[in-house]
Amino acid sequence: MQIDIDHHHILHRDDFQNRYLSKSKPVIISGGLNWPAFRWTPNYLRNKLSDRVIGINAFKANQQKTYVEALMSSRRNINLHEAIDLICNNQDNNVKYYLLQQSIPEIFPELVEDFGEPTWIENKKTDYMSNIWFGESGNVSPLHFDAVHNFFVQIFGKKKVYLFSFEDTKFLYRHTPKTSTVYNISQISDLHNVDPIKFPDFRQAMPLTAILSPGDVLFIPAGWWHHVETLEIAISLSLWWKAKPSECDPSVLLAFEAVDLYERGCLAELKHNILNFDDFDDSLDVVEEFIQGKHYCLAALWMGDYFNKFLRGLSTSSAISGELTSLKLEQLEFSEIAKFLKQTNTDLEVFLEMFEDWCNMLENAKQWRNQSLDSRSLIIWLHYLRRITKSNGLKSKSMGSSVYDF
Ligand SMILES: O=C(O)CCC(=O)C(=O)O
Repeated sequence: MQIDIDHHHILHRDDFQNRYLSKSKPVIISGGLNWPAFRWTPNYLRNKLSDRVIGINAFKANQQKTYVEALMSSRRNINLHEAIDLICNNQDNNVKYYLLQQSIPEIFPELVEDFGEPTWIENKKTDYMSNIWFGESGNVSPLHFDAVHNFFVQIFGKKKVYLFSFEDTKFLYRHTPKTSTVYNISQISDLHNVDPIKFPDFRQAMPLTAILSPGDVLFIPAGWWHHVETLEIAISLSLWWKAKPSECDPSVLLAFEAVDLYERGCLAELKHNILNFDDFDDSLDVVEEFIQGKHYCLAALWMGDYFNKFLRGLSTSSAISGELTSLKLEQLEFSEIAKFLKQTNTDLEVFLEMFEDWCNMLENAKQWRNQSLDSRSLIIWLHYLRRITKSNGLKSKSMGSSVYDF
């Protein structure tokens, strides 16, 4: 079943904010922007920017490569007028030309003055990242999500979009570090031909769809999966901007950033930007998100950090303040924790119950399904945590030091 995306001709800013932005819900608005950008056509671009050197992608039909591999290997630099000829006059059905995600300020600075800030956002200081997408019919941007909001402005020609909410992630078979270097992309490469054996849960996902025509502005909230098909020669402008934590599932932002920092080996930033992010340090969603992405060591790291904070929080509000602050997680023994909790009058049962959820979550993660955890015994959880961390290589050379060395 497919559901239409909400569509308004006019939408007041308050309505946009209350009904869509704050609820993380997509919407199409087809009136309200009166930008010179709507005069962009292939000919207009050819006349204005003919000799500009750009990177064009030539996607081959039926290639075995993943999207990311195809993206990297099929790009070449040519002049814009040559690119426009390829896009507009291509007779070869086995190749599709696409000038995609080209930064307007960097590649076409002359076009920046043709658009402004969308009127539905109050903050005049919003930093938009603007990109142009220009390609022929048959191009497909496969299912992926971004950790930023997007005003996707259709300028010329038509596109069909399929959107899935972030809650549908569990049905969309996201790539894992083992299958791709890019983890915000689905393993489902053809939405119209999904293998029911390989991807049995996909049928539970609920897409919202729409055909975008010139003048339509589609708001894609951060974390929403999107698959975009070019139906005829088309030009679009995407305006990405940073979502506020209150405007999307916090795990979209945090997990995205954490994985990026982790993969780049930036332990200090990970600790500073992510683990110290107090708004969400109690968010189980983040742990769930890491587990879903098979980032077990990040899940463990997150839980370990929360656990430390929890204990330290208790210690600062108690008579034995400071006693625990120098302790590292790996040095804690259950007897010490129990002693400490007793001193702070913490109900041991309540404390253990809180950790039960986390243990269950890890236990449910496929890789650990056969392991049994005694949720009443915190020390087992600690050992378990340590084992996961070690077996997932958090002590690898890229991280430099132990996960517990904070
Ligand atoms: O238009 C397209 O092909 C894809 C656009 C997209 O993925 C985006 O703006 O984030």
